[in-house]
Amino acid sequence: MTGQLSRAALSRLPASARPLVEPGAAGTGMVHFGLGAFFRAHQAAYTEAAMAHSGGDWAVTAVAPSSRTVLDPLRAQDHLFSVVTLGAGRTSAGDSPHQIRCGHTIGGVAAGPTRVVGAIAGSVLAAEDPQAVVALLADPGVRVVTLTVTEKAYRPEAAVPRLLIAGLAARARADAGPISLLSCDNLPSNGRTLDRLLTGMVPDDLRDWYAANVTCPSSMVDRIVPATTAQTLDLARADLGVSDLAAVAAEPFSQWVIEDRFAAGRPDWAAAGAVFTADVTPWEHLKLRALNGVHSALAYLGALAGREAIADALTMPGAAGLLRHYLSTEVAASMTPPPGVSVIAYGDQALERFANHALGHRCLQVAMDGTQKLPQRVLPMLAAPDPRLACLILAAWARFAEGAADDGSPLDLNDPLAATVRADLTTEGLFGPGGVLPVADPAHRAQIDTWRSALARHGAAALVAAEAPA
Ligand code: CS2
Repeated sequence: MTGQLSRAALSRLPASARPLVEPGAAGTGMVHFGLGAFFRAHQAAYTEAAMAHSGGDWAVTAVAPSSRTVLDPLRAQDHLFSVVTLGAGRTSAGDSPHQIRCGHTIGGVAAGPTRVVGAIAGSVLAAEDPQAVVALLADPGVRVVTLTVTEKAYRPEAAVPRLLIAGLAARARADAGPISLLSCDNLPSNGRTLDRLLTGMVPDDLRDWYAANVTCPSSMVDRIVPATTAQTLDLARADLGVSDLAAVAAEPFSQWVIEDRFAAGRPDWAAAGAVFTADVTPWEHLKLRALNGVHSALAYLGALAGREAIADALTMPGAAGLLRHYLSTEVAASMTPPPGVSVIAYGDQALERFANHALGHRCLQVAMDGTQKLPQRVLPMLAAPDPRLACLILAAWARFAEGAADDGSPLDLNDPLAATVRADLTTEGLFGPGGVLPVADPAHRAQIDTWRSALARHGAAALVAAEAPA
């Protein structure tokens, strides 16, 4: 019988597993929307390391839009949770937690494989208490809002942008000063996208205040954080000696590139390893195309071939070679990478990260929301001279959308546009004018159609093996 993680339990934890800051000591300066695993393993960890290094009242109040799944355990644990870092060497709860020490990369802090993060000071369930969210945004102490709300929330009818507008209106009325809204979602020019969305929604009497007081910097975020499983909780308990029902698992790698355009200060994330730059765009393009696009390719081809995890998909004969070829031809041709960075080296590193079997990152998790992801991950490659592999990825998505793997077992299409997708699964219906993923060039649509027939005839595994460069 072990106890549960809480402030009172911290003194019983191994020293290397304790938070970097004293939970509750700093005032709240940040609000985060989206209490998912990614936020906990990324922005929360960076913010904690920033406060540990440079101080500042940057404790975070986390807003869960509508789900209690994470909120309830977090509240029961004084908002403490741990990050279990999974390197290639650690494969199951049976490993001795002290045998393989992956270490956290954030903040250069040497720590054990599991460490509690003390950055979150409070939480709100927006669906239950929208007024509390509005009050937070009108609080002069709150100067930064970060968001991980997924691609599909960047629409005027979604709940989060409406709450932001209500909160900003209250902030203007309270004369609470400038604020920055930092999108951490996988969208190109995510800050500009958010700004455009909000600019289109602000009421007339808020327009001048908004223009003078709100900035929306862009950022590129990166860390592979699979959904928490029972195994994650087992590992956390083994390492901490207490149970942690809000634990998350993550790879050792972590990166954050941020446009430095903050209206009223920010945590010293640079001290935690984040990079500030004037233009995030080349980083966003690189990540979306050379990492996320390849991730999606593995998710659809792997799911069709009956592979459970991304790392299993990558072990299909020919898969790594085919994706490396895609990176060095179509992806490399589509962009100018950030200075000093090679698309091929970056892509090779992404493939190495995907090969991390310990993560157990499921193909079906990455396959979610394809209509929202593929436009920025794969469609830009259609401008390459011969985008045959981009067409293969789109074909694999289309076959996935048909709802069955190559062995006939059902595949669930988890996508906000699932009904529209299913209503017309023909290549013209999906990719023609008015389709969910419009592909302008009829020759590309013909290529997609050819790939779909080949996938149906041979199956994904055999097709990948046959198409891989010798
Ligand atoms: C993945 C991303 O689920 C997905 O679509 O491609 O969540 C990916 O793991 C992260 O962007 C890595 O930073």
